[in-house]
Amino acid sequence: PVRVRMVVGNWKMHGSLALCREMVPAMASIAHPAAALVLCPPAPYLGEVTRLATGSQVQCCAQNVADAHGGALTGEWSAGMLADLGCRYAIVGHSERRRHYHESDHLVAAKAQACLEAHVVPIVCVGESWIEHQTGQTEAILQHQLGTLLALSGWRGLIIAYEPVWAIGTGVAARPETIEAAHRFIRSRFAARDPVAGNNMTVLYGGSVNASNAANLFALPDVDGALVGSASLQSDALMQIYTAA
Ligand code: G2H
Repeated sequence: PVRVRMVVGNWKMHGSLALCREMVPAMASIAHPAAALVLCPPAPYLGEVTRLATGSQVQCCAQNVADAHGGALTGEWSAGMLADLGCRYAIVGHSERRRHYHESDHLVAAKAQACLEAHVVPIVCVGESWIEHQTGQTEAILQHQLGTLLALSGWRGLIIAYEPVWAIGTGVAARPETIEAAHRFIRSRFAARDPVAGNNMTVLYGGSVNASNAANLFALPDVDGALVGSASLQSDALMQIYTAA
């Protein structure tokens, strides 16, 4: 893998066709090859965003994907379908999926594996809860979550997003030293298996990234970019974050 600068806008279950038609051309006008600019609209808009982004530097990403390649699985979609559409990325294991839809580490790893097999890049979210953070269990939780991912033969093809659950949607990002320590730990787990690949892994931070804190986060040596939630719904905020990358 090659370490890449990256800003990923996760709309969650927000947005509209009108927002796709406003946001994609606005982002296409500033996107450049030195940093990836990736939009994750809700699934019904993936086709529209992919179509609007064609020929630009903007990339499309799903917020979720199935662990299977096909079958009688009403309501699911496969990584192969994303690839067919020209959608290159999928978020896997966001804490909201883990919490509200009971996704286990095992299921998250299976989804990541399905992506790798279909040549879709999985952006796998890991991170500890507030109580785990407060009780000093961050590294143990990360170690466990990463262990399931390291069991995948294609782990070198993953992008990791460190999202401390307690910093998501709160308006208060984790402190830079906390983020850098977690990112360094995450990278070290991969580097212990393969130093070159570990050093080249792309590791993003997510959790209340906004136009004011982005530049400080991107200055951290082990932070390659951001997974942005609420601020990604406003084109001016997302433009400022991307420019800071
Ligand atoms: C974390 C993040 C995007 P927000 O979930 O994945 O959301 O930036 O709103 O905290």
